[in-house]
Amino acid sequence: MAEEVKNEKKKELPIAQVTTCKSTQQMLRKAAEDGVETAFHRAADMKACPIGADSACCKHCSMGPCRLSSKDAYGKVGVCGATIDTIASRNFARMVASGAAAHTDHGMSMLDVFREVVAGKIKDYQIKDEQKLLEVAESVGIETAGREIKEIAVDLYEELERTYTQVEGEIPFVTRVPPKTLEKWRELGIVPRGAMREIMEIMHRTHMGVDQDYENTTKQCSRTALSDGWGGSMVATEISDILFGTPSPVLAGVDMGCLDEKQVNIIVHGHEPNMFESMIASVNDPKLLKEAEKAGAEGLNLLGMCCSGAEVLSRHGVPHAGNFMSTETVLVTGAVDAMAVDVQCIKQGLAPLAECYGTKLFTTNPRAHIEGVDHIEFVEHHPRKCTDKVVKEAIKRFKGRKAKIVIPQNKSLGIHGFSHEYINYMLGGTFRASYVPLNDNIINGRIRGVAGVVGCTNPRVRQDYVHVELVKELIKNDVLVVQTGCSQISLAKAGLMKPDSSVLAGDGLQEVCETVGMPPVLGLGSCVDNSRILIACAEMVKTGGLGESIADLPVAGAAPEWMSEKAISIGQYFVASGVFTVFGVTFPTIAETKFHKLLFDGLERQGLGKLGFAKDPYEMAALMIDHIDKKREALGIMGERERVLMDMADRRDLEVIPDSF
Ligand code: SF4
Ligand code: MSK
Repeated sequence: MAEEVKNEKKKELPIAQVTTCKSTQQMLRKAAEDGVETAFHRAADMKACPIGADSACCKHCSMGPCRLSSKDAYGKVGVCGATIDTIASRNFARMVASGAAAHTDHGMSMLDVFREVVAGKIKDYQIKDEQKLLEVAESVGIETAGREIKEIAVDLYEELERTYTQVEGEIPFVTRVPPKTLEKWRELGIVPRGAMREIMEIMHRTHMGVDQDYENTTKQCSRTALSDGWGGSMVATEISDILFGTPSPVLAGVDMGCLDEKQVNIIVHGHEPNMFESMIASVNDPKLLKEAEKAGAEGLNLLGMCCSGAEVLSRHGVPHAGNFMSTETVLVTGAVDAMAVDVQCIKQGLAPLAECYGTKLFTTNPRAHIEGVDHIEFVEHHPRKCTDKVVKEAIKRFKGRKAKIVIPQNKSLGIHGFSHEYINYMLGGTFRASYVPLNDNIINGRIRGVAGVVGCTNPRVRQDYVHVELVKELIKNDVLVVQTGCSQISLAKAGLMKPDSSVLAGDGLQEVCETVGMPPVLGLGSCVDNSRILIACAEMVKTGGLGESIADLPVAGAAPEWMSEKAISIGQYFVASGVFTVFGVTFPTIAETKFHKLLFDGLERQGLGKLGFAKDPYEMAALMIDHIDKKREALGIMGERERVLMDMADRRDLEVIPDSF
């Protein structure tokens, strides 16, 4: 055990209170025995700064940093005179900019690969889903009839490049936005031009002494966030589908029990699917398999973690070892021979743990090195150079394993891979694929509404608990749940991705799930795949009967255990698209301020969605269900069933929902 990673002064961690994940609990007990620390320990040791948590401080110039008091929000201003609303909205804007930049840069990398594949300069990847290529091209107005695939692909590249580089006009995917929603955006001046322009403008506006009107800053937050959701993220999803295949339901295992002591275990952790796809090819290479056998292994066992893991879980059924708060504890198993990371949500704390357990940790993306960690650059023009090398290093580590291996025996099999195309097909059948059955079941009340439950896990709240309890409460109340990212993994571990989990749903939703043969919780993939939820919302509006804009739909969203700036960008693009979106953990505003009231109320009055906040999963579910019922009422589809305002105790006691609304 490396001496430097020992933490003698660490307080004992109340393990059952920090995570409900059995595997993570077991590994935290082992971590205590081994004397190593994780983000759970660091969170317990580090009190979050209350002024920062309220977003009441500014360090945008050297006259400060200025700290405003959260108790007396309007009693104080910064040295330049900036009010709490200016400071908090500027801080929020920079979170949106950073989150949107992460997603759009990811999307741009995908587009780079697509361009090089189409030009024949990258040979290791091909256009795998031509049907999807045609659909995406048609959706942005490209002529496809009688044309060669390559010609269409060139046009599509050029069209989608505008998502990033365009300086005037509207991004290409506005063609998918319901007309009434788009009309509202135009009226408010929030239609994105190009992501680079919007992110640049937000950074300019939030410089000292520029935009000092929180309402004006918030408009640019919406515009930038929309360039992520309907721009960069949507490009990332669509191009990944074109290159690697559109997901359809696949049975796959999730949790640390997917590790296998007898095999060489390789984990890919990050966000971009390019390296992961090449790793799939590497672990299936007969030469490398032979090398593994020679080293005494029964095979090469590839697993994912976090979002790229959720993406290949959905697309190919590659097993998934756990979500964000398990990326360190999985190393404590001692069973991980190599972990290759790319971008986003990679904790620096992985480095000392990998050293301690002898796991080979590699960074692979030029944007994301970690001090002291070996870097094997991944270059899409010859991807196997990187991924073969990682596999060989993993085999070496397998051969020389020294760490004691303990693998938690928890593994949950479930169905993943519900793209919006598949939802269409699943509900409508091959010859009449459509959203009509979904809308009909919402109108007749079997399905009360749809909720997107997404986002990270966070050591400031009990891992997985809020995700799982919230989703159980929603399905019990006949709300169909769609999921992405680390949240999807929380529910998969809890067994909610199995079709028989429909027994936990209310009678109406259960009936629909049993008829169609689907679980009440549908996993759609990674964080950028939240764009699939936007498209599903647009399809619901287009199909008819549920209003004219996304803001009319009986839908809601939640990021119950969020931690990253990307979650803020996602939240803001859902709100700007018309969706009520609830955050848990904490929210970076002070409740009495004008800026807070704008986000949590004013935006809805403008015809968009709004934000909500609740830490408790039952309270969060109540907020979402009440909102769904409010929309049902406005649509005139509450039926015989009156809107029931229940308190928490009622909700907990509620076991059966009548099947006719
Ligand atoms: Fe303080 Fe204003 Fe400078 Fe911010 S911009 S640090 S509020 S003086
Ligand atoms: S990986 S952004 S912790 S969902 Fe997308 Fe998970 Fe959140 Fe990272």
